[in-house]
Amino acid sequence: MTSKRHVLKIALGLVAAASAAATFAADTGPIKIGLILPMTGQSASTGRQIDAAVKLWMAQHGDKIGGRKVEVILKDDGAVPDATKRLAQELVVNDKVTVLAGFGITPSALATAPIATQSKTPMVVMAAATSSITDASPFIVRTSFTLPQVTVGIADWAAKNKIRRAVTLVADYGPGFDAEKFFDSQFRLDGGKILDKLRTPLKSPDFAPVLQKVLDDKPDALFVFLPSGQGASFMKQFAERGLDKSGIRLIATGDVTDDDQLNDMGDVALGIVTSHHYSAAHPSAANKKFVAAFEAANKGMRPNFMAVGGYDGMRVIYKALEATKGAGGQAMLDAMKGQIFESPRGPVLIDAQTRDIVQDVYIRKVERVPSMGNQLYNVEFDVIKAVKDPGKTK
Ligand code: VNL
Repeated sequence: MTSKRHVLKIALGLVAAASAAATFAADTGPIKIGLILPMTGQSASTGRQIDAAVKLWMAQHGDKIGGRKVEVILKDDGAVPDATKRLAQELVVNDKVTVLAGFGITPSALATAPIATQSKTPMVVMAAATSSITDASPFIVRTSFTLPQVTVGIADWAAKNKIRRAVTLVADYGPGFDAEKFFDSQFRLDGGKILDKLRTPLKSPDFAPVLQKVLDDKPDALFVFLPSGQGASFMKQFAERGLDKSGIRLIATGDVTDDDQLNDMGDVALGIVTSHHYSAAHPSAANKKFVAAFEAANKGMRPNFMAVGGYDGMRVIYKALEATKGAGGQAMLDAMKGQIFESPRGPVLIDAQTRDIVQDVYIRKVERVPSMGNQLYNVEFDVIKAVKDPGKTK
């Protein structure tokens, strides 16, 4: 009897000790960030850029918050939404991550939104840019941009610069629909006429048939949105089909003249006017420092707007975790809302109501810049300050 009671006492003691240890581990173990990116497949450049930026942020700001280690768990979803969702579930349930981040394309972000909501896990969208993404879960915060945000500026610029008749060409999915819709409405409001609306598939697009259509339509300008990574092959076919000599002006969102590929496009890209929230040639001290550090850490790579979305996403995550002493959930989400800071792109705000980013949008032109190694850059020549996502209805 005595010995039995003794055994029971020891057993209970062990349980108590174990649960104390568990509590202890929860407070002092690593803070985990589940980073899901397309490291392979068609959108791999987006994964490569964001991964490099996340590593740069950590090299500059350390891997400790309030004495706890910060651990990034990187998963490759190949930009396949079912994979994104499964990986997010595993990261939340098995790895017990405090925050989810990444999301290269819109379908991946939308597939994961219910997991963020159900598990109350903050989800930082660093790349995907369809306006409605932030409405898909109250736990989503975005540090990239939205297509309506960067499209209205180029539509306005076009109308003010003798472009009367335009054709639109967009990738056939969420961000493309946003770009098409907001170019159409702004350009027509400004007195322009849309002759044709063309779309190409997200996967392995062939631009030849739509470019032939554009030649037949003979607009003053062709407006294009294609996701990051497709710009170079588009420009190649644009030149091969002789559109560069057709007198049809090319205008676009900055996804097409992506800094990741721009310099390899060659002279055919010269003079393209785009609107976007980031250029590697943005002339601020903060950006010069960012670009120099990024290029030093990643030989042969130039940071693009995806890298900046990742870098700023880490900023938002770090500041929130510092404020909550590592607590996730609603407290962390609240600490992300309303953050204001100077990004390499310029001043930004995480709108507390929409959880979307408010930022300056620049009008830029592709030029060879003698002071920057005679390489091709998007040179900013005008700015629209503090642009909220025009796609938000609330
Ligand atoms: C998306 C939007 C993806 C813009 C992109 O590149 C981009 C998206 C991969 O929302 O899917 O440049």
